[in-house]
Amino acid sequence: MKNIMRLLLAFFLPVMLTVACGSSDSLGIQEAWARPAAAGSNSAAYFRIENHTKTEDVLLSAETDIATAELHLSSMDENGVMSMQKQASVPVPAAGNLEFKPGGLHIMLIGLRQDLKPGDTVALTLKFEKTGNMTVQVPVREP
Ligand SMILES: [Cu+2]
Repeated sequence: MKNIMRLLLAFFLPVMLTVACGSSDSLGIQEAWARPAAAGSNSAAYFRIENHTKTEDVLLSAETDIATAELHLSSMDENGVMSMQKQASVPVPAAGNLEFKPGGLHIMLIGLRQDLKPGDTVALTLKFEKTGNMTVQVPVREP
């Protein structure tokens, strides 16, 4: 009887572990939000990308129906002047996080085709080299 149990465990344990890990074996987008702004002006979206895989991925671009979306990096020069540069792509480290936050990386939403008011939601599609497309529902809120 003991041997049969051991045999069953040996067979099922790897299966159970695979199922348990399956849901986290991917990218996760956490704490997404976008700045309120009026139609015709610009906004920005922020979030944290959690890479639960053992390989690096690369964020290639972002897309939304409501504006032109670009990957931007804000930085401050030695005179304390803030500026931002468009990024061709942004690497997401293996088993690590990548933070998009005010003053750093952000998704620039250029030429809004509608008002963004607190409580609105923006559907934002992120295109990754390995993972492919991920669409996130981004709530609009005050910073
Ligand atoms: Cu920007």
